[in-house]
Amino acid sequence: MKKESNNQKFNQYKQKFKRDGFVVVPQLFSNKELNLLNSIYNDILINFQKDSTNYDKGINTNSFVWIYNVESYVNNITKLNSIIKLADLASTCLGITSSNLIQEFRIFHKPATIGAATPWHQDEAYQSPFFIHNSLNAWIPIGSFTEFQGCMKYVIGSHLKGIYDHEVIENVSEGLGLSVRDVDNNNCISIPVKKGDVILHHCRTLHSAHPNLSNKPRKALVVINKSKPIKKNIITDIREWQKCLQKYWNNHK
Ligand SMILES: O=C(O)CCC(=O)C(=O)O
Repeated sequence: MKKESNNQKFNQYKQKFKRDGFVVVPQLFSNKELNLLNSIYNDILINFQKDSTNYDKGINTNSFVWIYNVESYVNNITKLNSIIKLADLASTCLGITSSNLIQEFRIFHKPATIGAATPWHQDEAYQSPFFIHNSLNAWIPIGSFTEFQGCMKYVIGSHLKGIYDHEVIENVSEGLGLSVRDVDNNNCISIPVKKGDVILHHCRTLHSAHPNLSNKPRKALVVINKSKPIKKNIITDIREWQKCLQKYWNNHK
């Protein structure tokens, strides 16, 4: 009975996700589940800030910390109850089975008072245009966050408008550094969140995040959920900003 009502709820989230390009799932995680994610998050952050040389890749500045492939440093993160639940929901939204779902984890940390804004971008802009991508990011706030505290912003329906032109604004390191100018403010919405909520956004949804001006850090664990990209059988042109990313795609064939 419980499983059936979960399926029904997840299908409702899928409809909203398909319509708007993102969906807010209130209270997906219990306090206990979130506390566990919080302690994993804190451990990794402290270690990374102490000595990032043991880490694959990441960014550690006063205003922003980004940690890549968190799953390599946590035993069995995909076996946590919270992440299993998330995998069910994500695969429903992507229209695939859980066994075909690939998950990667990132930390997006904005320190108190001076946490940087996240520029407008689409996640797929970082990916190879030679493949078809079926992917969504689950944005897991580790706490409650308002605009003042760096919550996310989305352009509703932007996932249906193709890939926008992106500009390289800093060193592109396959997860950061691109930006879209002249975003349509009419369809743009900020999404304040409560502890336990999760937002899912499509890889083509235009999004950004407010700076964190509050006196507490803004903590977000991001789970990339995707199926294996499929090679396109038509020739695709490489756009200007994509030239900077080519090396990365070649390394990850
Ligand atoms: O947390 C942020 O500030 C940005 C997160 C983001 O861009 C993403 O999840 O794709």
